[in-house]
Amino acid sequence: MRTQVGIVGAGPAGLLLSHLLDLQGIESVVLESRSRSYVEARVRAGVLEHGTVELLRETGLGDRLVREGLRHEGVELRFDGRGHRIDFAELTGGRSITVYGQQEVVKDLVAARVAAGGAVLFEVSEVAVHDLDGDRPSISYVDAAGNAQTLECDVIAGCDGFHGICRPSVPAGALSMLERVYPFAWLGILAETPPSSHELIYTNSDRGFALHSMRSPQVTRNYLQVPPDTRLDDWPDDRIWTELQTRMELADGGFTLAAGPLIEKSVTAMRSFVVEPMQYGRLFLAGDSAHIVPPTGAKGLNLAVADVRALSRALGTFYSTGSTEGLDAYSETCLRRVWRVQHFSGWMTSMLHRFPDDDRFSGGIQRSQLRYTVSSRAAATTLAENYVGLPFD
Ligand code: RFL
Ligand code: PHB
Repeated sequence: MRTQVGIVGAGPAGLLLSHLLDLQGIESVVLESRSRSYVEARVRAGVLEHGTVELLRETGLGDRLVREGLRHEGVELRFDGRGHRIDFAELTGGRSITVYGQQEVVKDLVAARVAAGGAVLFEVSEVAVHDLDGDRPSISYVDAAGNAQTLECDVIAGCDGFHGICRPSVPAGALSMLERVYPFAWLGILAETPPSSHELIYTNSDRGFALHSMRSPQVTRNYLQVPPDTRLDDWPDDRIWTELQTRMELADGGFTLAAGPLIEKSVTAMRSFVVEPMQYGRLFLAGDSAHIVPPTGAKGLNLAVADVRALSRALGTFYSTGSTEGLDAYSETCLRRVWRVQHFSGWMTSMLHRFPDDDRFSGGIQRSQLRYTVSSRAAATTLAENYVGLPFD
């Protein structure tokens, strides 16, 4: 089999890349190890930047997003028992974010690819990439029926997430891996109960970070900072609700978190990770295969979107003019945004979490940073403009 762009991974990065290429008349095949129902049900991110929403709408993926997505013009930072609103619309000239589950984005993307007759092959196995440094790379795999196959292509997009095979296939020494691991994790829950606030609440408390988020007017999403070795068995539902309520308590007693039946519960490790450069020969890494940010800035999915936007444009130039200029600059273009987002996500993380080795000095700096962020228009604008997303390159 032969195609123009071979894409490994049907997460948001791989599926959106395939869609953006199709709009330019470029062929691709997406290879995914999981089933369609599995990728459509995987609960992850929930916050879409202003520019992500615009891109999805402009490329015909906005119908359900506009109908069901929840547009938010601010968030609350809560500390010392008080809440402070950061007004995005006012600070960024009317920009906003939209709360719409990642699995909904994935469902919309799969539906669009299927409707356009796109090739998305689920449940493939033994995926391996070959001849990355020539101009005829290929991907070998075993299809869902158990037959060994080879896909020849011009370019391979490694959109297979942090644990994928593309990044490790690059010869040792060609890429640098830069990493920071945090001494805590997030316990996340999805619950069948209406949100207790109509905007997200990021809370710094003496007992650790807590986040109140949502998916719809009927479903809430909450997170708790927990030790990295946390076992879900130690967290029965009652303990989770009590801990969330305690951390998010207001000094005047004016906040009650509505509890309800849990639909999902998981623990996620937190890390910052960047690979440099994001390309090797004819292999281009995009999304979580190239970088991970701690979720406190709500950026992972949005960064994946920015990468594939850049890659689809570079490939558009390559196929229409033969010039590799855009492709050659791919990594540099993406890494500028990646490092900005690494800074923002690391800053939000350090401002809002309790560090185990916390001393009174760093605690004093953290409080000062919080107070400054909610009282200085300049500092609040820094948070707001990064949170709604800086313009694409
Ligand atoms: P994905 O989504 O991991 O998709 C990779 C796909 O590749 C497949 N795959 C393979 N396929 C074939 N062969 C192989 N050998 C393969 N190995 C892997 C996988 O099955 C999968 O389908 O990566 P992608 O597309 O780069 O997308 C990145 C996002 O998923 C990720 O950055 C976000 O979920 C991060 N994130 C958040 N991002 C935001 O923008 N806003 C948020 O509010 C936000 N909250 C979060 C998050 C991530 C979280 N977790 C669970 C990590 C909250 C959490 C709790
Ligand atoms: C979510 O709703 O899942 C969510 C929201 C904000 C974050 C991370 C996750 O920073």
